[in-house]
Amino acid sequence: MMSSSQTIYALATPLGGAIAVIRISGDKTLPVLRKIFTGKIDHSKLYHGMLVSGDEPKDDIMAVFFRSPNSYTGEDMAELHIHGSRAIADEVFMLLSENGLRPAQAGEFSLRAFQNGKMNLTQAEAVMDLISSTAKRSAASAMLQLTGKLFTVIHEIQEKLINILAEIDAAIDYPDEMEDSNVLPQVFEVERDISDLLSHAMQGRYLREGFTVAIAGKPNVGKSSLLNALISEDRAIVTDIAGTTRDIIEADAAFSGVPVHLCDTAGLHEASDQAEKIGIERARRAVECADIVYVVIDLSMPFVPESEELLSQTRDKKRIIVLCKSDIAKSVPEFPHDTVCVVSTVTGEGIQTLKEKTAEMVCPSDESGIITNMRHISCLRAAQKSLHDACSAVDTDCMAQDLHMALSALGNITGDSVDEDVITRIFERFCVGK
Ligand SMILES: Nc1nc2c(ncn2[C@@H]2O[C@H](COP(=O)(O)OP(=O)(O)OP(=O)(O)O)[C@@H](O)[C@H]2O)c(=O)[nH]1
Ligand SMILES: [Mg+2]
Repeated sequence: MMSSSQTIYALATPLGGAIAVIRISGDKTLPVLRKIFTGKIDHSKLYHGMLVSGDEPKDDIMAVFFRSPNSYTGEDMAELHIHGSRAIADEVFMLLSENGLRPAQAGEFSLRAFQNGKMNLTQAEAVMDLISSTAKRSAASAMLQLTGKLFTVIHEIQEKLINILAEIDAAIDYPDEMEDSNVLPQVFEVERDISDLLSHAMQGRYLREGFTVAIAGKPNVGKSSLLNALISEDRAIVTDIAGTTRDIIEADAAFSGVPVHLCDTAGLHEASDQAEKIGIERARRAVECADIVYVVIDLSMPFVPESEELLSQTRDKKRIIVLCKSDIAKSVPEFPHDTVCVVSTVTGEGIQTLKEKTAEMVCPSDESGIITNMRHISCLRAAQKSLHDACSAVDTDCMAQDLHMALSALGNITGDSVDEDVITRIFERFCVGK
């Protein structure tokens, strides 16, 4: 575990902009700030002044001081807003090191915040997710976690478990009073709570890491045109010759704020040449691995058996039937059991709706997918398993043991009972400056 006795500093913003911010945290913040900054120093106020080394001015800066415990880390902290060049930043780093400060390790600011009770573990991890989340909805989910909603939900479950354990304890001490114990239904209830949380978890993961869409269909139906329309860019080659796309063409986008990874594939049919055969094999694999499949059907052509085959292959997957080329449609077949979208890449009809329906399919618009973090998911699974064991325990002692295990698995999410090395591992994943 990193020591919090030293005063640390780190660049908190990328270099290259007009201004860069350097963060400082620890006991020496105030004396060092007094020594190197000529401006006024007052809690939580930003002042203009010179950064000096002895008498020598180094940069014209703004600085703000935060008095402990009212700071991000809970320690005395300062932020120096310096000019954003590498050379100036290096000079400031040197100056800070000469004054006995040391560079922060990755995540060290947030680790100190955690150690000083400024945030719980789920909030710390949300900070990290927020730094790394790209699309808007993911950021919203990370924010939700940051405000402690996950913490509250887990806490409620922990409370229930503690109550059950107390009841079991009482039963052991006063067996006579516990004849009609209703412990088991309570354990079932907690198990259900956790299952509910887990069922939202995948949704949370989609929000954070995005999901994959495979665009599949027979040759020349307009798959590559669809990819291009969805990303508003001429990414894939489009021709009127069947068999244009051979390899998988990939592109990233965001639909309703959810990150999406799109894969355009080779048209599925009985291929004769070798390259096409390989392309079709890859297309089949892409369809298998995708979270969602677009089954693309050409409305200007009669319905054909190849499409029938793809439809039966994707029966058990999340899929959207995309009826293409609506501008020259002959007739529109019906798919009563599927999500259907009628589009034209020529007129743009249906493209926006397709994006919305796709996002809705993985992340229904309420923000209930609050678990976005793989570590949380594995802790919940461990708790679920222990609860499952508790339900079939041979006696109350064994049940209590299983319940304790469930409790400690949940504690690993909120930080109530986390092992040192788990904490260190979490904070090491942060970037320096956080
Ligand atoms: N009228 C009309 N033509 C379209 C539409 N979408 C695609 N096309 C035309 O259909 C032909 C095939 O389009 P592609 O996007 O290359 O089709 P594909 O499914 O990727 O074809 P392969 O890569 O060969 O499997 C091209 O001539 C496109 O211009 C549409 O919405 N309306
Ligand atoms: Mg193509």
